[in-house]
Amino acid sequence: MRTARFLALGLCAAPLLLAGALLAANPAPSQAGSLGDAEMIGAKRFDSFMLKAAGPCAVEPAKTCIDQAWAFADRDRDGEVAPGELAAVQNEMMAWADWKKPTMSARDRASLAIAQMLVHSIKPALFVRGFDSDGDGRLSEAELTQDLTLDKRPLLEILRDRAAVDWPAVQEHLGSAAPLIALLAQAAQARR
Ligand SMILES: [Ca+2]
Ligand SMILES: [Ca+2]
Repeated sequence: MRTARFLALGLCAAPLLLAGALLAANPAPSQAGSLGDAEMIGAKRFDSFMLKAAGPCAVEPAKTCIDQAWAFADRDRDGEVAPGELAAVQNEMMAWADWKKPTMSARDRASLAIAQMLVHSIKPALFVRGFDSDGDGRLSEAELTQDLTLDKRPLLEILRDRAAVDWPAVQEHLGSAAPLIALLAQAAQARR
């Protein structure tokens, strides 16, 4: 169970951490490209969240990073993340990636494409149901992290700790997507 929860956290965190790492090296394009108005608003909302969260997520304890992501995702401010709220974040991240890609190097574009695949693989309703211990249909921060030992290390460091992640078990759960998380964590680290 611990592995499954860790895996889920990695699934959410790896694309965000990579996006944060790519942010510094890639200034925001001035053109909206092929994005529509609504997508552009979402992309910019995600961009300002990343600008605010990338620094703390790289150096501060994981809990600080998760708190910020939670505040960003919790659109109705009830303290919990509902499937619709998770879907909104997914859409914004996808729009952001499409917006940023043209200004990126081929290598960064490849990393971002992997992140998009991971984000795309998350099904919000299923994801929430898998962790919803009290059955209220929404996810509390405590429900997501209940079986995790979040120490003082930054999230990226915890994810890269081979002792903290049971990769063979993760592989069993995720199949071909498992190496993608490890790859993204490496790409994010390489950008720092
Ligand atoms: Ca909420
Ligand atoms: Ca719940």
